[in-house]
Amino acid sequence: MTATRGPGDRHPLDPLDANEISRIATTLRDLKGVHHGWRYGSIELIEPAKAALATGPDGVGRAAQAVCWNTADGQAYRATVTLPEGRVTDWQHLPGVQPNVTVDEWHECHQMLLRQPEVVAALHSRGITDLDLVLIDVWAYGAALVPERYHGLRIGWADVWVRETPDGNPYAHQITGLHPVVDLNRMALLELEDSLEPEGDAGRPRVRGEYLPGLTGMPVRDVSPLEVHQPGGVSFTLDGRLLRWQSWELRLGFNHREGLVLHTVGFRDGGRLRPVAHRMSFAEMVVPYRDATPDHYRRTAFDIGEWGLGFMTTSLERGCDCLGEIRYLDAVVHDSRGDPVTIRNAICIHEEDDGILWKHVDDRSGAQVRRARRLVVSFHVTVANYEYLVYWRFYQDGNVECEVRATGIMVTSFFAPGRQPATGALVDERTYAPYHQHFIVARLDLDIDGAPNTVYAVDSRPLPVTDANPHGLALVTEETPLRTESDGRQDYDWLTQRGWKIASTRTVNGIGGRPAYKLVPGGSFPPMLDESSPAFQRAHAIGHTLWVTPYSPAERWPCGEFPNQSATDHGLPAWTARDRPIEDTDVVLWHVFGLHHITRPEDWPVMPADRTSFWLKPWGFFDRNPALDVPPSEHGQGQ
Ligand SMILES: [Cu+2]
Repeated sequence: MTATRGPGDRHPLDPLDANEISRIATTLRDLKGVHHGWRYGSIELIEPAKAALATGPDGVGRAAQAVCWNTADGQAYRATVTLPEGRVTDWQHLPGVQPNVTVDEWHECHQMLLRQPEVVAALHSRGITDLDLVLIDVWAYGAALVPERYHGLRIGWADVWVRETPDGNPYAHQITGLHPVVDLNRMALLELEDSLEPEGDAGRPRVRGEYLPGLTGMPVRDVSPLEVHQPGGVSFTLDGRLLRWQSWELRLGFNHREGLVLHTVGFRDGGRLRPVAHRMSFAEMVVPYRDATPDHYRRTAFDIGEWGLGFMTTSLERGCDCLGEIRYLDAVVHDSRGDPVTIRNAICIHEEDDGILWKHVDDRSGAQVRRARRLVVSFHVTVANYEYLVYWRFYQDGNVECEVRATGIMVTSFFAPGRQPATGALVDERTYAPYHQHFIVARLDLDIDGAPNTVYAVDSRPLPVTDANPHGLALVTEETPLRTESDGRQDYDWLTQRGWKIASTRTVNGIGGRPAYKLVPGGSFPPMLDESSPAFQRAHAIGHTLWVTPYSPAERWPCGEFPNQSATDHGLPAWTARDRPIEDTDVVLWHVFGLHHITRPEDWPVMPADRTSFWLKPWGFFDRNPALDVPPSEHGQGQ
């Protein structure tokens, strides 16, 4: 490890620290009256523009943006505050906007509802008298589903869950049919939807929904310890938030909404740091539940735009979440009052063995084997019942892999005997888990060898049988440059094994080609949503595997800046309607990938992590295998 940098050495891309967040809240309290009765949805660094960074970190001003609202009248505002002096340079009213839902509202809603006689009576009527066992989980609405009488309110709807024991799994027992509808600004119950009908007279089923070792009723299996040691220490350095490993170099950012952000990713090649990406992050996640029943028809989560991955990032534990020699970075977010909240060990950095990098056995020279290792930067998010584990992996051969694992507890509900809905899988006694989809939109501001790039769709095509191709074997690739944003709307094509090539337009590799990277999709599936459905109207972004736009720092949120109670998608479909040129320019790729979750009994009561990923692979970026120089392992090492 290199020496720690002092506070004066802060880089312009470093996230806001606790002092800065406090400074912003104090400033807005003093100058704009943001105090009791207001909430903050977000406070984040305004990242310096690309051009400003290009001239070096010195002299780049620091500023933050905050979105807050007055719960008394529901009016929201966006403020710009300069740091460190605390001047409000912009104060913009946002009429009709409902900012993201806050963790504080989630907790306060639970507590408020358990004080409502109507809720208590509904629980009593079901034989539930110990309110300590009850969990109320509020969800956000899409505008089209908000009842007319509640238009204009900051509204939520909730599931009610009950634990069997104080440590039991609350998400094992939904109170099917019971859904409070709430005004989050007045923090008041508007109505209680209560229908005993789905359960019928049979009552709640007896499920096996526990996962804690003491509660499953099964012995723990016997396994011997598996430990990872690096006696010589790690081979990466962390200088402030600048991470260097092998040939890779990148900077680690973090914010309330995207969670981990990777900045200025480059590969050192022959003494030259060659840019690969200016910025990579997850910009939205859309999870529609594909079930029309009263328990689920409102359940379309925008986990990034409505809630924020950063806010829901959890602390990691050495030996459990990450194995080996680990370095952690803390993250600082804030609560709805504007007070800083530190998440300890939020980002994990470590190396992993990754099997064989390359190998050949020759009769004369024998076996040549190189073991691969990879650098992993990860963070974990808990969104109420569900977990998302995000891993960015950097490889010695220039590959970058982005993997997401989904685990945690599926949403389930009960049904009356003989009434199982067709829109989910049976996972326990009279209990089903609705089918749903997890769409993630990765925002990839790639700069392959610099900003001007052109993206090509690359399709493999077999040639017809002709005299020149008598056996029908010939296969060619077709590269189609994407010239405008309408070309940039791309779908995965199984028949042509489509991938996308992002090529430099200004540099040439050693064998005469354009240095490029390839986006290799691994988790693509169609939305399977009717155009008219409210969920699709709010998320046109999920309608394609890839969108390409010209770089614009203001274009960050593919389903719009404020998806909470949104009716339409103000992001990608609106921006790309202009059909701007995207050829030989600074492009941003928006890759939609995820999990088409057809639920199954093995996902219950806690889901073994499912995984999805995409890759960025060099394609003529290097002139030959860039990992020829990896040394052989010593015999016996690691055994
Ligand atoms: Cu799922």
